Amino acid sequence: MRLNLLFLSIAVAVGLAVAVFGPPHMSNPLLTKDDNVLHIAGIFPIGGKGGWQGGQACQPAARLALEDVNNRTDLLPGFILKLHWNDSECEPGLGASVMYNLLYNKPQKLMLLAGCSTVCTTVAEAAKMWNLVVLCYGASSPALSDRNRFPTLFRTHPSATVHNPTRIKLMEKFGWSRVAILQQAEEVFISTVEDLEARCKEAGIEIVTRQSFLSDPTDAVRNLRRQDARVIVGLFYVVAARRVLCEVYKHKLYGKSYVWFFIGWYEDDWFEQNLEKEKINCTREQMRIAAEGHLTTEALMWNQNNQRTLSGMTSDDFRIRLNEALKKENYDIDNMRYPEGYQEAPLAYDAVWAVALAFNKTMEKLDRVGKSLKNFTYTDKETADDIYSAINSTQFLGVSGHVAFSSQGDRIALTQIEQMIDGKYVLLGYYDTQSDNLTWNNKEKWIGGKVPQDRTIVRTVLRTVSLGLFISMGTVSVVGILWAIALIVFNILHRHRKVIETSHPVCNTIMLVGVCLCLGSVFLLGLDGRFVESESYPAVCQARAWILTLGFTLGYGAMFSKVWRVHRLTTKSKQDGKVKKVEPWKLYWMVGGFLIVDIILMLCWQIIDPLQRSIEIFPLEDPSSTDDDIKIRPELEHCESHHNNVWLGILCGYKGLILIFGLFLAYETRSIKVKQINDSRYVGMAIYNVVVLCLITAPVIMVIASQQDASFAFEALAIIFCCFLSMALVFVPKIAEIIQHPRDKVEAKYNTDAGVSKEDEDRYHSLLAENDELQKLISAKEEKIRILKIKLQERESMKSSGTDGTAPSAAEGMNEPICLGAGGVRNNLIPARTYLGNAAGAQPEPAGRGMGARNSANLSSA
Ligand code: ABU
Repeated sequence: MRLNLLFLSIAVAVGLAVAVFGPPHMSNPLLTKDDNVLHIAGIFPIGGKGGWQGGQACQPAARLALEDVNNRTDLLPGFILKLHWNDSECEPGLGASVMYNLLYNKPQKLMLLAGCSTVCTTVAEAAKMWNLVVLCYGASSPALSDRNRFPTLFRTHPSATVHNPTRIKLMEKFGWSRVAILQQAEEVFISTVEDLEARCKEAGIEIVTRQSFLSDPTDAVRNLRRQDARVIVGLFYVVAARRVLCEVYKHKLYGKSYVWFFIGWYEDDWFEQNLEKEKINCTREQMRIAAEGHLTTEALMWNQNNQRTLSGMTSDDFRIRLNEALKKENYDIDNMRYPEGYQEAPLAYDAVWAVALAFNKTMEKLDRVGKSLKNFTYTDKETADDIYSAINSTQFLGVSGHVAFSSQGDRIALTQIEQMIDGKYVLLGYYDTQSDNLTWNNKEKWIGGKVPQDRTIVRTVLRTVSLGLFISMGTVSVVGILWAIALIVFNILHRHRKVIETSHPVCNTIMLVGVCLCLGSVFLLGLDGRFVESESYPAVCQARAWILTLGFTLGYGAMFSKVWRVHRLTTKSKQDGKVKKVEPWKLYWMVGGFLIVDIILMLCWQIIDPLQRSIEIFPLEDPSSTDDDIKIRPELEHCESHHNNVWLGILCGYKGLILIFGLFLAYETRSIKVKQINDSRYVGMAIYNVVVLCLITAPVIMVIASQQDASFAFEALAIIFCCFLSMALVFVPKIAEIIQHPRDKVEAKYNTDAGVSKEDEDRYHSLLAENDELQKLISAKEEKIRILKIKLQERESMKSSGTDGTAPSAAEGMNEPICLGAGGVRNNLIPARTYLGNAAGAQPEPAGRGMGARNSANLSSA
C-alpha cells in the first residue's frame, strides 16, 4: 500500500515534471561555456529525521573523490568532473523532486549518484526514462537487485542480503534454531527479511515470529516477549533502532537470555545519540545496558588491507583526509562523534572513482567513433549503453575494498561481525559468503558467561505421589490385608460356631476378599510415573479400575445382601405371619449378580474405550534452585478414556444406586434382629459408613484430582477407613463372643444384636429345671392314673362278675378328661423345647425371652 502510494506519487511527480519542463528528449542539453566539464548529479540524504542520513559523511567523501579524480591527469584527460547535488532527506518524494530539478536544469547530467534505499528505488526506477545510469553509494535494499525494474542501476553499497548468510552462519555456530525478526516497514527491510526467511527455512531455522512497525515499535517489542523470542534479528534505520532499544530496555528483552542482531552500519555510538532530540524515553545508561552484548553484521566498507588503492591512498589515509574534511564541517571527530554515513563514506568515494573510470573508458570508445560524452543527451541510448557497459566492467581497488559489480549491479563484499562488549564494538570475525569461510577471533563475551539459549528450556517434571505418603498408606493397607486374611482364617475355623454360622460365614469371607482387593487397590492408586514407565501406565489404570470395582462389589455386595435378606425376611414374615428360613444361595446369587453386572460394564468399558494415560499440563513454574534459564512444566498422569465421563457416569450411577438402596435397607432394618442373620445391625452400620464415605470421597476426589498427594491420601484413607471399620463392625463382636464363651452351648441362644444375655441364660436354666420337675410331676400323675385305671378295671371285673355289661363304658368316660389334661401339658412343653432349641422367628423383642415366659406360665399352670 505504502509502496503503491509511493509509485503513484512518483508517477504524478514525473507527470508534473514532464508538463512543466516538457519530455526529457525535448530538453536542450547543449553546453556552452564549460565544454571541458562532465556534469554528474548527486542526491544526498543529510537533514532528514528518519531513514539513513548518510549524506552527512558521504557528500564530503564524494567531494574528496572529485578533487582526487580531477587532479589526475591520466583520468578524463582534458575534462573535469563536476557534481551537482541536493539533499533528499532520505524521503523518496523529495528525492524525486531533487532528481527532476537536477535533470531538467542545465547543465546536462551524465550520471546520477544517490544514497538511501528509498530514494534510490525511486530515482533508479525513473532514471531509465532519461537513459541515465544511477550509481547508489548508500542503498542496501535487496529489491534494487531486480534488473527488470532497475535496468540502469549500479551500487557500491552491498545488498543487505549479504548479511543474511552471515546471520545464518552465526546462528548455526551458536546452535540457535529458533529466531524472531523485528523490522521497520520499509521495502529495504521487507525484502531483506524475505531473503532471510528463505535462507532460514533452508537451514532448518524456525522463525518464531516476524514483527513489523512503522514508527512506534512498542507493541512489536511486547509481542516478541510474549512469543518468548530470545534470538532476534532487528532490521531498521538508526532512528527506529534507538526507539527499539529503549523498548527493549523497558520490556527487559536484554541481558543474558537475549541476543539481538542489529545492522552494522550504524555509527558506533548510535544508541547514545540524539536521545533528547528524538524524544527517546530512556537514559543513556539504560540504552547502554540494553545494547550490551548485541551482535552486528555489516558488509566491509573499508579496505581491510592497508594497501595503496587506485587513488594512491590507503584506507587509513582516506580516513585521515575524511576526518579533516568533516572537522571543517564542525563534526566533533576528535571525540569520536561521527556523522551519519561515516561507515559508507568509502563507498561514496569509490562511487565517484567508478564514475570517472567508466567515463574514461566510454570517452575512449566514443573517441574512436568520433563522438564525445559532452554530446550526451537523455535520448542518446547508444552513449547510455556505452556508459552502462563501461561501469559494468569497471573493477578497481578502492578505499572500500575491491570494487566490482555483479550482473545485478550489486557490490560483492565480505561481511564483518562485531559485538558490543562493555559499550564498545569488538570485531569478532569475518565471513566470506562466496567461499563460505568464517574467520573467527574468539573474542565474543556473553553476559552470564554462557551462550544464550534460543528459547526457554522447559523441563518436564512429572508430579508423583510423595514417597512418604505412599509408604505410609501402603503399610496401613498391608496391615489391613493381613488382618483381613487372619479374619478369613478365623471365619473358616469357627464356621460351625453358632455366632459365625448364623452370620453367614461365606458372606463374611466374600466381604473380606473384597476388603483385601480394595486395600490392594491403594497400592495401584499410588503407582505412578515414579514406579512405572508411561507405556505400562495404561495397564496400571485398568488394574486399578478392575480391582477397586470388584473389591467394592465383593465387600459391599456381601454386606448389602445381608441387610437385603433381613429386610425381605421381616417384610415377608409380617405378610405371611410365618417365620422364614434364610437360604444362603440367595445371598451368594445377589453378590454374584452384582459381580456379573460389574464384569459386563468393565469389559464394555475396557474393550470399547480403554483407559489410557493422559497428561495434565500445569502452567510453567520457575525452578527453585538453579540459575539456568529454564522453566519447569509440571505434568500429572491421569487414567482417562475418550468418553471417560460417560463410563464413569454409568459405573458411578449403578454403584450409587446400590449404595443408596443399601442405605435405605440399613435404615429400614436398623432395629430388627433376626436369628437367621445375627449381625445385620453391625452390617447396617458398616453400610452407613461405606455409603457416607463414598458419597463424600467421589466428588472431593474429582475436585482435587490435580493435587496428586491430596487426592491419593483422600482416596486411600477413604478405602482404608471403610475396610477397617467394616471388618471391625462385623468381626469384633464375634471374636469377643468366641473369646468370652469358648463353648458352643451357650451360643445356642446367642444373638450379637441382643446385647448381654446373662438374664436370659438364668431364665433358661430355671425353665429347664422347672421343665424337669414338671416332667417328673407328669410321670407321677401318669403313674397314679395308671394305678387308678388298674384299680378301676379290677373293680369293673369284680362288678361284672356280679352285675350287667354297661360298666366298661363308664370307665372310658372317666378316662377322657384325665388324658386331655395330660395331652395339654405335653402340647405346651413341646413348643417350649422347640423354641429354646432353635431360637427361630423374627421378633421385635428377644424371642427367647417372650416365648420362654409364656411357656413358663403354661408349664406352671400345667
Ligand atoms: N548503509 C546504509 C544503507 C542505507 C539504505 O539502504 O537505505
